[in-house]
Amino acid sequence: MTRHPIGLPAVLADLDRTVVMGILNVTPDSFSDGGRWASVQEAIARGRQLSAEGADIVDVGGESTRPGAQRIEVAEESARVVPVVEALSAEGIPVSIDTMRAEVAAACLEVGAVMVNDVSGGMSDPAMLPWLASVSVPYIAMHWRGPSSVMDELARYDDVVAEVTAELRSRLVALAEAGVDPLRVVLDPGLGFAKRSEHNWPLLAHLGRLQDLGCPLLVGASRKRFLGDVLGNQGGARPLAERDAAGDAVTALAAAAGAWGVRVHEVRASRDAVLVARAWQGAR
Ligand code: PMM
Repeated sequence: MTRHPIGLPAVLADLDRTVVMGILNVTPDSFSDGGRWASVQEAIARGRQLSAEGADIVDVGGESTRPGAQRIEVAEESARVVPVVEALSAEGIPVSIDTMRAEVAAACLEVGAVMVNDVSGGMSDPAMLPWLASVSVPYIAMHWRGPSSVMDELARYDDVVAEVTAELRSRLVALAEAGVDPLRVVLDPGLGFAKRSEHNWPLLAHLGRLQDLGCPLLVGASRKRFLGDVLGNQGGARPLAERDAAGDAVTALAAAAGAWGVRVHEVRASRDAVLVARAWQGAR
């Protein structure tokens, strides 16, 4: 595993393996688990379960980013996530907040979130970078080309690895110019975001090229369409509920390739895969 970003609580910064981030979408419409944990109480219970099953961090999100999704109001997003972040944080569970909005991130930091996960890498909300410079939490900057409503049209690449690497490098420059220490930043290739199925595999196969940017990497493949496609047959893509073993295979390979973290729906098997990768790499 590569280094941790600075600013993590000790319980995470002391880990000598890939970090397992459990996904908790408090939304009615996320592609993968929308509607399952929509009430605050259900979401808190799910967060506890993710932690008990081995999630190092619970990633709480209140806005769906599925292809074609429309934006929601900031008040609605905050109302979904803040009570969940507060309750889980109060129980000592490390929580990251998955949001593109500085206002939502700030509200969640107030109640205990330890990390910000921004799928737009600071491109969606002009207030995000200046706000980040005023705090000291670690920040996940994902590769993003535009909102979910139009992202499929933006999935055009001549050389996906070179272009994603260059675009992430320019986010790092923007972050540094805004006063955010690059050592706090985790980069993420944004699998499935403005990427067709075939664009995701070269990014996974060339994680080392992304690592050359000097930041820890997060990989979020869990249940995504490209896994359904690789497992599918003439009947079409493998359904969502039957993609977890493929996600676990990605976890093992990404961990062995040195990924800092994986973002997954079912944490137990991912954690096992991470431990296998650590033992395997440790014996080399
Ligand atoms: N994917 C989704 C949402 N948030 N955050 C990061 N950093 N990386 C991702 O790949 C990512 C993300 C969409 O998936 P979901 O609906 O299963 O949460």
